[in-house]
Amino acid sequence: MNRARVLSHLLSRAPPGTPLAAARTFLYGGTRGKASAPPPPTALAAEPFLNGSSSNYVEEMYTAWLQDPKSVHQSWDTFFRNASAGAAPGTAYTAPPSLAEPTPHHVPLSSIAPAMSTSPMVGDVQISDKVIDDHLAVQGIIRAYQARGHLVAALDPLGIDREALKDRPPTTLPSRTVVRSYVDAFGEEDMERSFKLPMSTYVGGKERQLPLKEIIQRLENAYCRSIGVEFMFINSLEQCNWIRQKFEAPGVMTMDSMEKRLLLARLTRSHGFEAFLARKFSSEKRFGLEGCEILIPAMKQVIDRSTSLGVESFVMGMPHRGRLNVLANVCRKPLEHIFTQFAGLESADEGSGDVKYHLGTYQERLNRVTNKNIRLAIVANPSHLEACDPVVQGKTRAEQFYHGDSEGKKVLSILLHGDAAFSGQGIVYETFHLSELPEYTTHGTIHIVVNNQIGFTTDPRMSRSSPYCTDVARVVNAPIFHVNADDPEAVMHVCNVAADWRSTFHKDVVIDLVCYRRNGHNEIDEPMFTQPLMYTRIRKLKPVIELYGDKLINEEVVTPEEVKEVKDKYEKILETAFSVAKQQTQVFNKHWIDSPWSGFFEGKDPLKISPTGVHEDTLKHIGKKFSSAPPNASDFVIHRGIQRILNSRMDMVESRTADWALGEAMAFGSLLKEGTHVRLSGQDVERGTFSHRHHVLHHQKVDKSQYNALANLYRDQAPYTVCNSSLSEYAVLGFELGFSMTNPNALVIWEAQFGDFNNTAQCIIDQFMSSGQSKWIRQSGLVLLLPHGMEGMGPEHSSARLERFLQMTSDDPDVLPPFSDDFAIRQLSDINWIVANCSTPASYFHILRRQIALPFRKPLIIMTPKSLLRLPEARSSFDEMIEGTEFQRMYPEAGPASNNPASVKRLIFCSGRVYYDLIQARKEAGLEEKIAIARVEQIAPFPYDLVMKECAKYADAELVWSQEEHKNMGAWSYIQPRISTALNHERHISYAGRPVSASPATGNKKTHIRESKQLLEDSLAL
Ligand SMILES: Cc1ncc(C[n+]2csc(CCOP(=O)(O)OP(=O)(O)O)c2C)c(N)n1
Ligand SMILES: [Mg+2]
Repeated sequence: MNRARVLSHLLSRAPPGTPLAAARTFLYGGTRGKASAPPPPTALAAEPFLNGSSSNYVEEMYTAWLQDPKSVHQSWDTFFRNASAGAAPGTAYTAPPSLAEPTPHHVPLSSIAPAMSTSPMVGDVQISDKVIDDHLAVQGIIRAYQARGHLVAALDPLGIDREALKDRPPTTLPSRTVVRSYVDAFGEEDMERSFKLPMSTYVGGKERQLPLKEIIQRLENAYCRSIGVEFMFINSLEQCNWIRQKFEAPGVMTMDSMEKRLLLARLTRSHGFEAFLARKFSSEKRFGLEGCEILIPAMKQVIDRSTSLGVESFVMGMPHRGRLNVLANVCRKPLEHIFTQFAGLESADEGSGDVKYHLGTYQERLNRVTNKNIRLAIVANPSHLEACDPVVQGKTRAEQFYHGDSEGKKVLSILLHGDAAFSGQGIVYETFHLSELPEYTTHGTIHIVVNNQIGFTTDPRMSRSSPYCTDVARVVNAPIFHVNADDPEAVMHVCNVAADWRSTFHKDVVIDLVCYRRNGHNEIDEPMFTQPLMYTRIRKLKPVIELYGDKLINEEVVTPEEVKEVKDKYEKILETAFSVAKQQTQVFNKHWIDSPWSGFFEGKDPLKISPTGVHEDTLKHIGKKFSSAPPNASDFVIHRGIQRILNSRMDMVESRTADWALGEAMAFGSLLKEGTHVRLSGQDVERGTFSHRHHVLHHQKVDKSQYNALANLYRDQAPYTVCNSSLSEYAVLGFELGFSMTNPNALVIWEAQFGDFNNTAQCIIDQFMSSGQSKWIRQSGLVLLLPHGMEGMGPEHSSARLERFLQMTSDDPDVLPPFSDDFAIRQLSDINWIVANCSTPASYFHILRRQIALPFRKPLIIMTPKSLLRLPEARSSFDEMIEGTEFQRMYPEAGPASNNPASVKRLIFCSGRVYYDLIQARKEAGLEEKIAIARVEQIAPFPYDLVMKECAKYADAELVWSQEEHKNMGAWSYIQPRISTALNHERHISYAGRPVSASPATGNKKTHIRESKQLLEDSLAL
């Protein structure tokens, strides 16, 4: 394809002053342009579309044609073909049979210019350059409205935001902001001229042509009134056309009087609820919805419409603003439960509780509009704005997964946002990037932004650099519907379109409710301190309930009496609930659980752990399958290196031993056999960061041909999900937490690439994992695998920050729990999470299985190894995993020292990898009789009973805690007071390890080696 030739053909024909002419000057210099003779007038007339304002369009066409000749109309195809074949100027054009596929809007060009000769006629209209140019300009105008109409739409109830609106001409001419230079083609005198409508618009309805005035008017109505649609960046033509139709087709926004009355009733409730709370609890923070009361009818409309399209369950996440109103009027949580939260009552059940505007809920109810039963959950969330986004997505995904809803037809997530948080919080972006990933998609989320044009005291111009607070959604090609929240009917329309979009395309969509905040950030805040002009204006605004009530009264849809009646009726409901709430003497945290696990706890002994050992046949079966090529091995080309790994795995199985990867596979496989879904998610987890896992084998010759042995162990096994995630910690960990909330009978695991990366997910760890059960009595058995260990890899890849997890555990270092037969499980039941540093595959195997064997769920944080993955000494025999075996919270000394404890001079406690260095050094120093070494596998809750027993055994030994982490890191500060408590402060334990440091590890290999040597010497120096 000779682009240069065709362009030169086009360029040589471009009149001065056009973009093409500018391109000509750029490409060939000014003299060439000047020197070339002007084309003969007849030739110009034959290719009139190369003139003036159409040149941009021609360039666009040409570029599209280069990419795909079929993407342009046949006439352009012919022209570009001829031009590129060297046709003389004026001869490349051939009149097309028609300019478009016949559609209801189609007017064949032949009806305007049957033969496109030098003086074509349509009826009595002569087809001139101008006619063609004007049509192209109209087409440009239409496209400009679709792409840029939102810039002048009347979106802001306050009218303070839109500089662009000032550009609106006092005539019927369109705004220059929207149509830019296309407007130059026309004056007022052109308004009555009729133009053919192109395929790319639906404003004509059944009309194929319309007067310019009417075209502009309809486009203004579609794109520049209360709704601003941003969608032209979407790469799918089908999706763009779908949206055009939804907003352009005449009559799309029409509502019948029943719908209007319902809308008014819902607005009445939304408004009435806030007004009631303001009256009854005037000095209480509630983050009221005043200024965006339309949110309630909007959510209900989304829910009604989606329910009618088949959705049965809604999982929602939202911030503080309007949360109580949503609980009351969308979820229909009993009002008395909400009101009692204001009373400052003691809680009657477990949990430390949370403020009322963070609590979650779960309701099942009848959707009256569709007469279908639906489930509604609002996920509890911390103050941290947007943190619940990925949690909602994970919970939604899990619901879809366990309901077999593979296309997301039955379960829908709705996320609400504030304008400042939506643009400011990076987690929003991270969450959007999960939206289309195969193992993370929820098949489209409906986002609703309460865009009150302020964040606490900060104006948008100070809080974001993007034009809209919603621009982040463009990255996933989500359409964005901005709408003036004071136009309730427009809001209902975008809600319907959003629900339809999600149901049709299963992609995210954003509704931007442009509104205002009538009060301060909360009810006891003074907004005039910082936004005096905005609030002067707000004070003059009528609430939307009044605006809409008046509108419907004027339209005679309702009478003033009816409006009052609806209001009074709701008022009465509120008063009744208020009196019920007043009688209450306590609150129940359990009323606010967002993910009830019905049936899980019933009939269970709350202090009984099921066995975690497994029959040897099971271990062998899993081991063999895991070590084998796919059943169709002859067709499936495996990498030679992988084959070697499989062979060595098989050797281990034959010799009844397991390394780390095999131990893990046996834990997963045995759970899968028992019907427990296992999901392992994180960056590069399929192979494993350290190339030890290889759960997904890749055909070396066929793209996307894969084999997953653990998913193919048994015919009736549970599903196994292993998925490489996006390069995010915050969103992915949040997602997995949400996933783990849905079904307690699933082992959900997130693995960090290196342990230290968990700190970019800190909010999920602090706000949800460590404190979630206490705040929201919500349990989660989520497992974190955090590669950890000082192996000379520098400051960033050595520490998973074990100390932080230990610092956040909820057990008291000064209190020795009472001993009993069920000491260990009581400890587990009482603590907020479990922290372990396993040193053997068997230990890892049992602790993973124990997550499911427990009669409750606790998060489990495991420091996982790196070099131990391949260390021959760090293998376990099947004897440690078979029936009758269980998780060892501590491995006591089992070597020569244990046979003669009286002669032992030192008892070292340690945890994790350093154990292997210590036993090697002890051996080399010939101290195996003198020094005992015990390994703490479960650090928290602390195995007091076992530690005490070991200390008692070596009654005269000096006690040392040895760790490879620096002194202000690792487990030392957790261990020290607990050992002291265990020994009634009668024996002392000293520290052997690296000194304190600001950095987690040295970046210098030599220093690392020196430090490691020193810590071993210190540990063993008698
Ligand atoms: C991550 C995070 N940072 C800061 C805050 C403190 N904060 C609470 S509300 C708020 C303003 C939120 O503005 P916006 O998102 O527009 O919601 P609005 O309150 O206007 O509804 C801020 C900064 C927070 N809750 N979370
Ligand atoms: Mg705001």
